[in-house]
Amino acid sequence: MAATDVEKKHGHGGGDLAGIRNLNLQGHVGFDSLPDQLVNKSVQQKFTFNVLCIGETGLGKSTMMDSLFNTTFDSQQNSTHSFPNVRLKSKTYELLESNVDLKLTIVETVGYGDQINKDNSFQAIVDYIDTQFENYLQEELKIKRSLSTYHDTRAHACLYFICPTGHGLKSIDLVCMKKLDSKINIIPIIAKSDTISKTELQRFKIKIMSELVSNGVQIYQFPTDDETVAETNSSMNNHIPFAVVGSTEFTKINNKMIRARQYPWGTVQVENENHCDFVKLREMLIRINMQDMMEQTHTHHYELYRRMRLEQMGFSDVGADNKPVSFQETYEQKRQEHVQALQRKEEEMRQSFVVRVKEKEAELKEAEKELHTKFDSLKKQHAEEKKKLEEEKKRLEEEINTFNKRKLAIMQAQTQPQSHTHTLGKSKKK
Ligand SMILES: Nc1nc2c(ncn2[C@@H]2O[C@H](COP(=O)(O)OP(=O)(O)O)[C@@H](O)[C@H]2O)c(=O)[nH]1
Ligand SMILES: [Mg+2]
Repeated sequence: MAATDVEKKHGHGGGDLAGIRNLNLQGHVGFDSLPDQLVNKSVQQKFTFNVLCIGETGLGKSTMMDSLFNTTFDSQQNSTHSFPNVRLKSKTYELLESNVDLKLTIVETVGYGDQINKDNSFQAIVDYIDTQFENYLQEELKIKRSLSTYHDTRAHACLYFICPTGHGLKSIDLVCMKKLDSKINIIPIIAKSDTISKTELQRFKIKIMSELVSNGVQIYQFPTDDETVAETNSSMNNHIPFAVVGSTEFTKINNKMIRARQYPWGTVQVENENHCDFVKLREMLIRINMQDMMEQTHTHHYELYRRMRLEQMGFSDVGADNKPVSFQETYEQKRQEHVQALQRKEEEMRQSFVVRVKEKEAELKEAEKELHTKFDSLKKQHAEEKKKLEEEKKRLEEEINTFNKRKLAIMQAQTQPQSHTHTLGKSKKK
């Protein structure tokens, strides 16, 4: 708070604004309580932290969450290995420590690594992360935003559980982490590290790190810019990936109940730094860097997503001529483009309509012509038939006439030669 007379220049956006003078206060004013005000406000507002646990079924994800938050989340049902695809299971809990309220969401993969074809195992996870970003973006874009009461579900940290094979990473691990590294803070951890020997573990860690580097996978680096934690964080960065052990069982050691796993040959104490890196993970994830991970999520990962989406929608900070464009200008331009496209479409439709009408007209004319010719030929046929019939009629009438004539002749013949017959008869009688 020591003020000096030195004038500092604070350029805004590179502009040459007037210098800002540092002045001495002549007594206590009180704005030194600002950090306290901030703390009070944050405490009242509650904290939200969302963890995404990725790892094969049975690697100890649920057990690890219980161990980390020293509680029993209701996730004890044993998952099977027979799911046809990867899903995500999300649960939200409210935890209270001292007077700090933490709304914790734990998301676990279900069925990860259980399919024969693991090519798209990452897709469900990518979709989940994007959906949370999208939900937040939609809230931000609303006219009536309620971000202060909005349940932020954006995943802040990803614990990636590596199988303790001692052989390096599996391809599913590399592919998945590569897909996620621009979307989330990845903390790789070696699961069930009690199953791997001390010398093997060192080699395993080196192998994993070199594979991550050679594949260009960006994992979360504990920040070293805050001097109060710089030293711890930079030394912890060298311990990644943490080799952890989790347990839901407790053993009494030195009159204290401690989380441990018991084996015929001895006991693994979860919180013993000689036994595993569990404490290091808890320190880094919860006690030291939780806030930084929330910040990274908002200012880095979400920002990337937001930029990508807005650009997809056609918004841009600069136009084609590299000059700044405002939201409104982009909107107007988009609207114009839209209207033009609509007009073009309308014109096209009209043209095609006209063409169709013309085609139909021609078709109809053709049909009419056909009908006419058909009608003509029918008429001709009909006339011919009529003529034929008339001729026939005439012939028949003539026939009837001749017949009648003959009939008459016969009848006359029958009446006339009666005398003749008489004579004949007479002569016969003779
Ligand atoms: N050896 C060993 N076993 C563990 C460890 N953590 C969990 N387990 C056991 O692994 C099994 C599966 O654990 P669970 O947490 O349900 O795995 P999830 O499917 O990944 O959630 C349980 O029997 C646990 O007791 C560990 O650190 N070491
Ligand atoms: Mg589980």
